[in-house]
Amino acid sequence: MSANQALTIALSKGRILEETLPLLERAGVVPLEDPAKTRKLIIETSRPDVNIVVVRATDVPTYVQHGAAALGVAGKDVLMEHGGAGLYEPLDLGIARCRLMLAGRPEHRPGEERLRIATKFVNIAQRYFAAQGRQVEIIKLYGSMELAPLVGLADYIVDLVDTGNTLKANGLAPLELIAHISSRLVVNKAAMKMQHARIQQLIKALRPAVAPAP
Ligand code: PRT
Ligand code: MG
Repeated sequence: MSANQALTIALSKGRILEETLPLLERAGVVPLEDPAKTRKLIIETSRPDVNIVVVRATDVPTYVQHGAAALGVAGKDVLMEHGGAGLYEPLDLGIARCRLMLAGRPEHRPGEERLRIATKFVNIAQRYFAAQGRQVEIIKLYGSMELAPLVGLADYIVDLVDTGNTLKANGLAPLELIAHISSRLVVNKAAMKMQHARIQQLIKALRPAVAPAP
């Protein structure tokens, strides 16, 4: 990693890409191909010293932690689950907002045994219940968490909620707020030193593009 090496920004397809590109554009960074359409994984931009790579949302912190990308954009949920080692989090972009919630069937009365919690956020769930001294069994899932309480796999789920429509459509209700979520700019700690001037310039250019908190 040298001071004049191109800066790579890791983004993920879907809402983060859609909501980050307008912010980057206002900072003078425009991809030369549409990242949502191209099959290329490394995309050049209007700035010869900035590239974009498109990876899975949950892989963004890993790429940035290891310096494969100097910068990235990831949901606070993904960062909390990852743990944030090797990363600075200099800017809340205020995009892809939602809430991380404990949810379940409103009529459900759990038995005496320890609560079973289905989630893809196992580390967050573990920490949340441990901090409250509640004994739980965490069941790791990779998707469709809402199904788990309906088929008796779990008592509750820990999942992201935006409109609440997905919960409602499945007869579930939000029960406890675990965290407010938005997407953050993350920066590799070594890159922040080695490429300080260019990274600071980019952060400075992004800051005014960010919407104030509601
Ligand atoms: O889909 P894939 O496995 O590739 O990755 P991903 O699910 O991590 O990516 P993506 O693009 O779906 O989510 C990226 C980030 O967007 C998340 O890490 C969050 O920080 C943020 N975000 C904001 C959301 C939502 N809102 C959201 N509503 N991520 C997911 N959802 C899902 C939620 O899991 C639930 O299934 O939408 C459903 C609930 O929506 P409502 O409106 O019905 O409540
Ligand atoms: Mg998804």
